[in-house]
Amino acid sequence: MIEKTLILIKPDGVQRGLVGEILGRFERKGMKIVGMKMVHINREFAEEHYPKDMAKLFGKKTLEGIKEFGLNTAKSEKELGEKTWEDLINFITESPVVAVVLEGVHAIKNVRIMTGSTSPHEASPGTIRGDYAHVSMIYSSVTGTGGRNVVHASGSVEDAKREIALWFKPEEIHEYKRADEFHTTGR
Ligand code: IDP
Ligand code: MG
Repeated sequence: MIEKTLILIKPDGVQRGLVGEILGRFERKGMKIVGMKMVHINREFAEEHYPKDMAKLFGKKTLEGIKEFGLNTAKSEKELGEKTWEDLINFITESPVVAVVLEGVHAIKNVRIMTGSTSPHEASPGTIRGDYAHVSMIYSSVTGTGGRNVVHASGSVEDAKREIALWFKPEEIHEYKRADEFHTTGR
């Protein structure tokens, strides 16, 4: 049940000086930092982290959002999805991100809950996206501003494995004991 998960403090979080604040939340939860680096990724790397097939989902969501808000578009679902994905790639490569591997019991679920819903406008207060951002993803799509939601967190066991292997070499992942580990895990 002890898992590792990847988080990224995205360019908006780094540029807003939120790195310490965000890492502090995870540290206080008892999540152990076992890998950490600052990287300014290029487009090629970004396309591995956010594969182009995400565009399909973005297209569907964006078209639904456009209808919901009574807006018009001449673009097809496919074009909308590809544009939103392009905006995401531009956003994630605009400046450095901080990549962190966290370890803990059910770390993937714990960290996702702390991160909050994808769209900050519906993320609960107390979550990172709920406390530090307010835009919606449909706003991001329509304005072409990239999904600025402060953090990334692996969504599943498979994603976490793939993403950690993409961002970190095995020797960049560390093993050590935290002083409070007995109290946070009973071991
Ligand atoms: P997640 O980060 O909560 O797992 P995903 O659906 O995996 O959400 O999307 C990855 C990232 O793409 C989001 O964190 C956000 O930055 C961006 N994104 C997701 N949906 C949209 C959208 O509808 N419009 C613009 N950007 C989006
Ligand atoms: Mg995701």
